[in-house]
Amino acid sequence: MDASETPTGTAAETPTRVESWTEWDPLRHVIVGRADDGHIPPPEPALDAKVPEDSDMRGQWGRRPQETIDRANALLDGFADLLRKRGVRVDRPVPVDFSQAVTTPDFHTPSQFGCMPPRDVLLTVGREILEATMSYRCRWFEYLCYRPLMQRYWEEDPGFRHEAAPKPRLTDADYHPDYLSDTIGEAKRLEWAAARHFVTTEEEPLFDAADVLRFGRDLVVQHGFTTNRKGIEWLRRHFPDHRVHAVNFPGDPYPIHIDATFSPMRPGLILNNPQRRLPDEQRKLFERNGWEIVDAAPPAHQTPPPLCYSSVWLSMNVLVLDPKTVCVEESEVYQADQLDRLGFEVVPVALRDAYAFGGGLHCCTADVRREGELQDYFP
Ligand code: DAV
Repeated sequence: MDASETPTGTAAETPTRVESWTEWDPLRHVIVGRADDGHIPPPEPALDAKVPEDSDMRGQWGRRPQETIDRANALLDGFADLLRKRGVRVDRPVPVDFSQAVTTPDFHTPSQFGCMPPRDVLLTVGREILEATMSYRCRWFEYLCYRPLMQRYWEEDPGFRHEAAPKPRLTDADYHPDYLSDTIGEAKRLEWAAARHFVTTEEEPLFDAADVLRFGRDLVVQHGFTTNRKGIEWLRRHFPDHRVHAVNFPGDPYPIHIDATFSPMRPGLILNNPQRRLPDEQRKLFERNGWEIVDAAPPAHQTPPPLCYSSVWLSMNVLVLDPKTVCVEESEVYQADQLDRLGFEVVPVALRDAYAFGGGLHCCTADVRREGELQDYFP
């Protein structure tokens, strides 16, 4: 399917203007991923480190079963329709053939990943969309799925800045070889996470877009498996008008992507995964400015769905439509109830059977336009 064939709804006429400064301002235009041709990639250093020792994914790779692709696409299409009915313009990426190998002068991997989830690849900061470096070899070319949309935005919006971070080389020097072992065990991993010893080295700047949260003038970036210190420094130099804060969550033995760990809901309110508490020192920025950091409700499920990389904490991977309205996965009853009690209108969305493709409601989207201007929330 070509981007120009994207089905249109009530919000189709929303003119193209790329601009989004936060995770919560009223959403007007968004990209929703696709499950087409989703693959479980072959072993590679950074990916193996994320797969728990007891996971059903160990040792498996190849194209995902067609019925799971069809089911995930039905759910993603349903989510896109729901957003359109609420007046949000929705665009979709254009998949490439993910069975193709990726070969550069520096590495070779026999197949790719997919065009889920867009949040990992695209970082929208104000009038800019930045393509992340990515840190998995199998995701090196994923930006290509979004290029038809980026080209269109660039043609239609003269103020749009389309940027790409330097493509990393991803040689073996980018990964700690000791992380590859199957027998490390969770206790050791937790010790390493506390010491900020992650699978990626400091060979070159690396970041995934989903490690970044936008709070107006402040960007909060998780240091973990997919984003290293140099990646955070690269963001700091790239966004000189922003303050960039590095955070880490020592309770998480597999820290990739911040959005099942720390979820801003509206000015003054953040949900924090109670198993991955933000250290006291790092809470000061928020507390000084009167923000409340609340423990997220427990997930409704004991285990992730089959062939899923993510943890059960996708329960808190919610999509804020505006500071009073939030989309929550429909089976996540505890999270829905908590947000209801916190004063939100909760919009239930069925998505669990798409989790295996890379994440929940926040992951599977990427902002193009949210209303609102640049503000300083932490003066
Ligand atoms: O808890 O497994 C998932 C984040 C996906 N973007 C987790 C993190």
